[in-house]
Amino acid sequence: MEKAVLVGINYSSQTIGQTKEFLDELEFLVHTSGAKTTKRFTQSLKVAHSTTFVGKGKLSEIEEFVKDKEVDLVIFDDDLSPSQLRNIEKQLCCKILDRSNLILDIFASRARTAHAKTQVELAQYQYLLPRLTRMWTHLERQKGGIGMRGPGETQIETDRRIINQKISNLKLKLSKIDKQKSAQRNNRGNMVKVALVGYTNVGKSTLMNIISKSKVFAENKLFATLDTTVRKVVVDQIPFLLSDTVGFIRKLPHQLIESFKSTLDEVRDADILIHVVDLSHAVYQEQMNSVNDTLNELLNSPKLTILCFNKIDLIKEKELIALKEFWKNKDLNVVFISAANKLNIGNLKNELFKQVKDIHFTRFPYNKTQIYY
Ligand SMILES: Nc1nc2c(ncn2[C@@H]2O[C@H](COP(=O)(O)OP(=O)(O)OP(=O)(O)O)[C@@H](O)[C@H]2O)c(=O)[nH]1
Ligand SMILES: [Mg+2]
Repeated sequence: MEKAVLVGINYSSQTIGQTKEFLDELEFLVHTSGAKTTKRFTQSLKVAHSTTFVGKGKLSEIEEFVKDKEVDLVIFDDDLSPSQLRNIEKQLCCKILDRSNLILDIFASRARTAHAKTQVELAQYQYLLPRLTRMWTHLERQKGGIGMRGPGETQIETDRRIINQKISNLKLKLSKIDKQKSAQRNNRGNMVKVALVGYTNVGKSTLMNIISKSKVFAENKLFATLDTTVRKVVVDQIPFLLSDTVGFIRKLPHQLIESFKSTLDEVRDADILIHVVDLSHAVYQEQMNSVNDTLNELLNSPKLTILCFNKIDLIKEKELIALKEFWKNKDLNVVFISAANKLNIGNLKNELFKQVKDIHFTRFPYNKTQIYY
């Protein structure tokens, strides 16, 4: 197992508690990707250092630890610029990753279908392209600086051309898959569509399995789901489609949102969203906010949403009562459930089926008379 060290900045705009939560999440990402976190380094700064992300003294401290403890990986909680990456790599002499890098890596290891694989590969190349300068430093270091400038640059140009070519091939491949997918979606006709959305690891797939009685993969790791699963559910003779989608995360790499756009079409096409939230999580409100931000980026207008607070089995009764009070005053469709322990699933189903019926009967008024006569 590779040994990793985490580095985060305690920005003046955030509390120490928040910094800790961010690094907890980064550690969970590291765990998901199969490495072990051995230490965290944090520094209080207004903004990141433009050349080395953290200050020079802190970087030396990290360097000492890395050498002493034979650390394989140093992971930064924010994205590094190409020049920061180059400077840090030069000093630490080990693998340097940033948050996007790590997320892309996890996505790559989780992708199963051709669709997901193509989308991740595209995102990876797009991430790599502006960072190609990094390869030049490798070359420089290996072969010595003077006289290598010409061939080095040619090498970058060649690499850049190859990668650009790969990107356009992948886009072409993706657009073919997208066409098939959109044909599939059109074939589904006018059925009411419901999509489960939410932060990663909140219990979307677990809930999908309960409502649709299917067997979608769910586990206590981040991004268990990459491919959208769609199931037909029938309630009181009314059919609707339920889809389980990829989880969101704070600072989801821009390239991933771009290339996962078609997977996220299920969300865009949905009539109703079930926004699943892990209510037991210390920063659940921040998770909700980052989901809402991503949804705003994705959708032109807000959708009918059921706010589904999950994992209530992990919350003390008194605290739960207070949370219910707090959310019930907000004029939203809220339900409090535990998917894993099947608590209050009836409430969610009632709320959902009521909304599904409403939409169904506006779309098929004829069926209503049929059913009621
Ligand atoms: N205690 C508790 N755990 C739950 C509950 N619902 C789901 N879990 C657990 O939470 C973990 C994540 O569940 P998933 O259903 O995979 O979550 P997801 O939202 O689909 O996650 P991604 O696909 O990774 O985005 C699993 O270990 C579930 O068993 C719940 O109500 N209570
Ligand atoms: Mg899932």
